[in-house]
Amino acid sequence: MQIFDPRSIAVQSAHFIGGRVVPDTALLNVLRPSDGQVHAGLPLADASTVDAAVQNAWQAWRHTDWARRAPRERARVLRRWADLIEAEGERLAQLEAVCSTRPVRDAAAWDVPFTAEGLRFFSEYADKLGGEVAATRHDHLGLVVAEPYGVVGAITPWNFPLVMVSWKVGAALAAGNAVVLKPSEMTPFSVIRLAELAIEAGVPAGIFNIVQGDGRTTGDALTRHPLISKMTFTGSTRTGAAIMASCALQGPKPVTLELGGKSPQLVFDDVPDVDRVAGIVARAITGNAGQVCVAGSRLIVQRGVAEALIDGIAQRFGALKPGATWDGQATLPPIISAQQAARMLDIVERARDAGAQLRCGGGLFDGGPGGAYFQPTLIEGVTADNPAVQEEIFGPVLTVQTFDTEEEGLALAAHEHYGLAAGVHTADIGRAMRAMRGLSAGTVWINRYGRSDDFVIPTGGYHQSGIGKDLGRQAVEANLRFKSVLMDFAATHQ
Ligand code: TXE
Repeated sequence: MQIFDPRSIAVQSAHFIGGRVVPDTALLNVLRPSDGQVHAGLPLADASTVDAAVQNAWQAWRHTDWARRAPRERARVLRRWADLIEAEGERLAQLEAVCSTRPVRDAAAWDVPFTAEGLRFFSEYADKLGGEVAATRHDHLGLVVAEPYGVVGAITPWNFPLVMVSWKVGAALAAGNAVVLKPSEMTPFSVIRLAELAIEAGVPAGIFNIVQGDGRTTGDALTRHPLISKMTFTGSTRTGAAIMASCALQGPKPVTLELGGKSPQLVFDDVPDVDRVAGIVARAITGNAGQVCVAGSRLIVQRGVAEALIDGIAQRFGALKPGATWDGQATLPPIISAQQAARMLDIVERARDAGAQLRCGGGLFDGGPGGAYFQPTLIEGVTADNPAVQEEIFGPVLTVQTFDTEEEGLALAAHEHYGLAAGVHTADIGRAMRAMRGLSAGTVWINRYGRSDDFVIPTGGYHQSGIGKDLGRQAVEANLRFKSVLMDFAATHQ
């Protein structure tokens, strides 16, 4: 059942600068991952276009009242923006689905409302984080005054384009900054509509800008721009490190990084309902075909429950139906690009060369509408140094390791480089708490896996999985800098 015709979705192949759509010569092709066809061309902002966008943002930040207006008025604007997004839910979901891996049903039911509600969440912080009064001597007054940075640069990945705007742009705008965003060159279109809606909601022209292009040209120019006072990025650890290095050399300036992961799902044999856990574990690695930063890609399971759990997972893997993002019956979306699929196949091959066995999957589905659809894959017989355990695959590929004691389980759950998230399944609250303390990860989920709409819980990694947080109060604070004020009023007594 086709929910919409992809060829009918018109997109704006343009930048968004100074409050308006700015068409430019298309130099890149944007493919639909679902069928591998070119959907539209995309401009490639060079350093001078990036400079124009940043200058625009800087002027808007200085000369409009965005940073100075009553914070509650900023909050009202963000809430209006959220309302407009929801009112256009169906159109935005199709725009999101056509060139990404987001099934349109999920985009409508989850991504669009999540984007809107995220903006509302950040709006609520607009007047809550003004700073503090410092404990100084009695005849002095010390203030720590929270102020926005100015122009924040944001670079986002292809896996959740709309939601990323909510997290990055929402937090920055609530704090009173202007933003220049570079979305992924693979999923660049839906955010242009968001920017138009921002203007309609009352965000002053120039406060939210978008430059289109790749990382090497456009992303790099944005990172290096001297008027960008803070960078925020979600993507691979390698690119995050490059951005951090360039921020250090050009400024320096602070950077928030939400990076890769290799997150464990640790299952103890006291779980009361193995089948329920099988469902959670399977969803945590097949949702968005595993193309989620917090995907639970390593199953660490206690021996007594291993066989039953693995059977339950394999059964669920087998029931998934690959299909285009506009196919209402499909339950497994495509891989974002042929290159990503080739990378995944290479890791699976190297995993087998290193001694791993495939319980199921391991390759691409045959036939279909074009595009690359990866078979949900279970890999057994792996050790900690196996490539499938070491490297972020970013696909529906789950490795399995078994353990006997709690201590062994926790040791296996640790990863040499990553610490983004972890799941723990047990009926024993003491064991759950010991695991929570023992796991070196930015998020620990207990008897569940995955984010909820509790936006107040921040997200972000330990180790090479990142620096700083998206969501939560911490995300807004990261968009503020603090001015120290000390006033001596002793003299006025005399
Ligand atoms: O990511 P990149 P890619 C992981 C995942 C995936 C791998 C590669 O393992 O397989 O990364 O994906 C921009 N200066 N994740 O190549 O390169 C780029 O244009 C400035 C995890 O898509 O990190 C895009 O907008 N910007 C992840 C963004 O960075 C640069 C989400 C992300 O691209 C740049 C996505 C540069 N030098 C991939 N180079 C997660 N944590 O959710 C690239 N970019």
